[in-house]
Amino acid sequence: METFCSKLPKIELHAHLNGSLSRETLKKFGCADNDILEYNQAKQTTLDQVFDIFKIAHQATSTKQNLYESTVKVIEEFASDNVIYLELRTTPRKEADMTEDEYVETVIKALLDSESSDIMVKLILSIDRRHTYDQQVETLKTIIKYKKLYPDVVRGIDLSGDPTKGAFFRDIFEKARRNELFVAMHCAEIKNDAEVMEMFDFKPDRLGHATFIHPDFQGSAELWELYTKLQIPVEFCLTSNVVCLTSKSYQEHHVREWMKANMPFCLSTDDKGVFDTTLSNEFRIVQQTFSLNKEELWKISKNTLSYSFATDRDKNVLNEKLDKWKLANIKILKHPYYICL
Ligand code: 6MZ
Repeated sequence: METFCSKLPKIELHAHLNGSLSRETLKKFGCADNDILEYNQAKQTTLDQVFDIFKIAHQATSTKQNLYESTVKVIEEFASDNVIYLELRTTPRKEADMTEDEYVETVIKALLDSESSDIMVKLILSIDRRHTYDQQVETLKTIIKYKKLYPDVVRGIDLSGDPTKGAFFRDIFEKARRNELFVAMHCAEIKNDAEVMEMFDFKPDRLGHATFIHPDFQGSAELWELYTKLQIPVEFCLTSNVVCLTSKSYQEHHVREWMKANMPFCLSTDDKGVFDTTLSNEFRIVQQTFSLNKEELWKISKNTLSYSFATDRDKNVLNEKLDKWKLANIKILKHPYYICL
């Protein structure tokens, strides 16, 4: 099954660029060994602590050249994990050597230079919820500017950052939507029923984490009922939640409620560098924890594609790839028994 999860063509929809840098990339850009150890947490941390860790990556990507090379490297690493479609997300920021515009241009250039027949890459630009309203408005202007310049590359907007701080400003995301950006939103990464209600009312295209929604997971019957009506696809990041202690264990991860109720979800890495994981690893964990078969794992990939922000044309190309792969790799002998090679 490990080999199957690794070979399976996968779709990654929730990956933060500066949380996805590998140890090798950090070392190359002069990070101290201690910092690399701290960044590359295979051990336990907490959600509070994790947000300081990104500063290490931000130092490494503070010049245009390093940012470019880091982005290319992250894409290469996803491609070698058999990710065939990647929506990479990052927060535009300025540095001594770089304006916010140059930051976005550098990432876009790296994306365009990295696309190959193996991997298709799109960009989601993030708004950091810790920023003030005015700062968020400024970032939105940058995001809309690049959406207009590169409509096929910049596909969506995301709200992320430390969930214990800052706020969700609905009008910012309404404006983003009017400008043809799809909206992904970190939601219920900590318990915050009032904010979840506001987000549900806005109805983002996808939710990240959705940890505290189901009543068995400190949510409420009301929230869950509303969610089951909305059925917004959720990007689950199991290792991230277990490492940050917002989920007790893989067995007790809320993904199980989505499986039971047949609600839409996908699997993602969140920050593959920080959490020392890969998308294949996330599939393997879910397979082992919930005893999924090959067909079910493939179906997760297939469903994930339909939740992506890709154009219909791109979805058709990728659907064909997934179907061909299934025909060649999952043999169906006689319904309803499957023999998987
Ligand atoms: C919320 C997260 C996150 O944007 O500089 N980020 N936001 N929850 C999480 N769960 C652990 N993991 C990462 O990548 C790093 C930034 O992504 C967001 C944070 O804002 C972090 O600073 P970029 O490429």
